[in-house]
Amino acid sequence: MKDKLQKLKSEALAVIKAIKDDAGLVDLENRLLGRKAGELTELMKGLKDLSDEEKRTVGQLANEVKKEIEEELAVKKNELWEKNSSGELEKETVDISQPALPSQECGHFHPNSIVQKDLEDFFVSMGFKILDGPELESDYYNFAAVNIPADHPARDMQDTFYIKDHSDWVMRTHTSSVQVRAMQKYGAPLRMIVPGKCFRNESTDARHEHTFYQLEGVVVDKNITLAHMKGVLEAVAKHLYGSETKVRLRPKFYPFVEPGVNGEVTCFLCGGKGCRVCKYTGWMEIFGAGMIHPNVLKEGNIDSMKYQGFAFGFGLTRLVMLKYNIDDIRFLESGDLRFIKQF
Ligand code: FA5
Repeated sequence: MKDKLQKLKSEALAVIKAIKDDAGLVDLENRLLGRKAGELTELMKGLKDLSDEEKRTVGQLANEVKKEIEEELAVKKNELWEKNSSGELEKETVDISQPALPSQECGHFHPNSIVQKDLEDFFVSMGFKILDGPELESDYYNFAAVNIPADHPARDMQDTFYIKDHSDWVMRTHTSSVQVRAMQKYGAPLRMIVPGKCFRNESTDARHEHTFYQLEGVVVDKNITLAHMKGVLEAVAKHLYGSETKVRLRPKFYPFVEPGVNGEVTCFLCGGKGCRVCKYTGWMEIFGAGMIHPNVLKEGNIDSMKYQGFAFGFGLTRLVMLKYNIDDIRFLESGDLRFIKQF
């Protein structure tokens, strides 16, 4: 038995030395010292058949062999760990002489969003709340509630996308669709704006898109006059385009206001001389506005004998064109990255 132990030891030590990887080491450890069928474990089971004297000497030898094998296994384990970890470090080496990697492209706000956020801040500073409304809208809120009954010729002013087989639903043609929704929900007094997308079935040109943004505003309170309206609209124009900006109000019919006006500012492109963008007038129309019609207040459950108000609707996309000197509105929704990356 002593010879078998010596043989096992010398073979084991030789194999341990030759091992190259962790997996081989674990296998060998199990093969030699495994509790169930390890070679040394099996040999040691034979101790029980020996005399007491032999048990003592052979048992001692067996323990020494086991200890030596365990020590060699530990040395090898350490050796392999050092080899592996230095390999990892080598792989991680940084070559500081390499040129920098190209930086990741980072997204940014669309010019529409930049102007919208700027105006939201401006209106919030004047005590307005910011509201939202559905783009797919009922005929009632888009037209009837704002004093445009069915078959009224005023509907022709806004070429409308109707929904197939659902003629009482439309893609909203203006953000005025949120006026009565807001009145019904919040009552008077009320100061709110609604920035959002609108849709019109019209042939596009340098100033007209089928999908564009408006920014609606409503103020309802006691003793509100046209002077308040003019003050707010001029403040917006000057905030956007500087204190020298001129605003021109001219009478215009909108069924939901009385009186109604359209508002123009000096054309950015020609400075007022006349060009293709301003249709050679020198002015660019950027909003419609007026004193809210009593019928609209009534739809919003507001007593028009106690409260008055004004409403306005900016063409937000046109404000963007003016701010950034964009001479064709169609660039804005084109998805052309060469254009968008300039902002
Ligand atoms: C309206 O839409 C009214 N709802 C505005 C309003 C609100 C009037 C409250 C009174 C009280 P209008 O159709 O004029 O009005 O459009 C308002 C602005 O939206 C225009 O001045 C213009 O700047 C912009 N706009 C209208 N149609 C288009 C279009 N197809 N493309 C880009 N901008 C447009």
